[in-house]
Amino acid sequence: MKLLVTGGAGFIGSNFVFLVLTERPEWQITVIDKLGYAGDIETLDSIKDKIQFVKGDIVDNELVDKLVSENNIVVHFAAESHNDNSLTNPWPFVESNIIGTFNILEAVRRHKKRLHHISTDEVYGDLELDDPSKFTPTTPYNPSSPYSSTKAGSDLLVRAWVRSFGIHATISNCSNNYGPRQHVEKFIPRQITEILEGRKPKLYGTGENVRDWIHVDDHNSAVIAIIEKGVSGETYLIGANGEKNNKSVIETILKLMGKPMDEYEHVNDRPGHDLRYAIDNSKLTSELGWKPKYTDFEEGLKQTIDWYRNNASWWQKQKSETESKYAELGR
Ligand code: NAD
Ligand code: TDX
Repeated sequence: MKLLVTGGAGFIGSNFVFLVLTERPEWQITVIDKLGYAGDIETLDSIKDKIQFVKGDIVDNELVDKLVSENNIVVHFAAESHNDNSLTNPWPFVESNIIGTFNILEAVRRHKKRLHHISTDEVYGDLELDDPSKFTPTTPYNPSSPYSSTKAGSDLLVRAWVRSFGIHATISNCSNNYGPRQHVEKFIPRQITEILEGRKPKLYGTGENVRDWIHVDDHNSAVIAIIEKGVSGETYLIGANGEKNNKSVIETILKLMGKPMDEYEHVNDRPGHDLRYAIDNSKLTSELGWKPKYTDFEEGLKQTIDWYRNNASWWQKQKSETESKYAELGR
C-alpha cells in the first residue's frame, strides 16, 4: 500500500502518519504539505527517515499529478482549516480547499487511483441545542462560514467525480478533534497555552455552543478502517458521542490545570457562530465495526494538557502571532 498523505505536516495529518507507522508499518507514506502557517516540518522530525516528505502546494497541478501517479491511494487532509481565519481572509480557503481538491480529483481520475477525502461535520450547518436529532450521512448540506462552505464544495466535487467519472473515492465527515500537535489558534490548545503563559482562557459569547469532541487518534483509526473496509462512493460520519458546551470545556481545562473554574474571560463572539454539532456514528460502528478508544474526555484532555506542558518549544513559535490576530478582533 502506497499512501500519498496531503497536509501531513498539520495537526490531524501528522497524527495520522504517526498512527499508521505504528499500526500499519508495512504501508509506505509520502507526505505533501506546503508548510503554510499551520504546517510544521519539525512535527515530522522524529520519523523523517521512515517517510518521504515533499514540500509543495496541492494547487500545483503538475506536482500533484506526479505524486498521485506514484502512489495507490491519496488520503487528503490538506486544507485551510480555521473558521476565524476564513472570516477575515476567505481566498486561501477557496484556493486550497476547492481548487486543490479539484487538482487531486483530476489526477486520481487520470491515473485510476483511489481517494479518501477528509471533511468536516460543519458542512451540515448547525443544530438547535434541544434538537434530539444528530447529523447523518443524508443530512442536507447547509454550511455557514467560508471555511465550511469550501469544505462542502470540495465534498460535492468528490461526489460528482464518483458519479460522473466513476472514480474510486470515499468521504469522511468528522466532528471537532483534540489532541497533541494542534495549532494554538484552535479552541482547546489556545486555552491550555493561555493558562501556561499566565493569562486567562477566552470564551466566545455565552459559551453555550456545543461541539462533539473526538480524540485525533480516534478520528484517524476510523480513517484507517475506511481505507481498509469502506465502500467506494460512500460517506462515513466520524464522531465519538462527545458533545460538550464550550463553557464546560473551559471549566474542565481550568480544573485539570489547578485553577479556579471561573477564571476565564468572555470575549467577542464569532460572526455566524454555529450553535451545535452532533454526529450519528452508527454507520461507521455497525458497517465497519469501528469503536473509539478515548471514551473518557477528561483523561484525553489531561494527556493533551501534558503534551502542551512538555512541548512548549513546539507551540511557542505560533503563539504571539496567533494572539495578535485575535487581539485585533477583540477575541
Ligand atoms: P491544520 O490546519 O492543522 O493542517 C492543515 C495542513 O494542510 C497544514 O499542514 C497546511 O500547511 C496544509 N495545507 C493547507 N493548504 C495546503 C495546500 N494548498 N497545499 C499543501 N498543503 C496545504 O488542519 P487540521 O485540523 O489538521 O485539519 C486537517 C483536515 O481535517 C482538513 O481537511 C479539515 O477540514 C479536516 N477536519 C478537521 C477537524 C478538526 O477538528 N481540526 C475536524 C474535521 C475535519
Ligand atoms: O478562543 C476561543 N474561544 C472559543 O470560545 C476559540 C478559538 C474558539 N472558541 C469556540 C468557537 C467554537 O464554538 O470554541 C469552539 C471551537 O472552536 P474552533 O477550535 O475554532 O473549532 P470550530 O470552529 O468548531 O471548527 C473545528 O472543528 C471542525 C475545526 O477548526 C475545523 O477544522 C473542523 O472542521
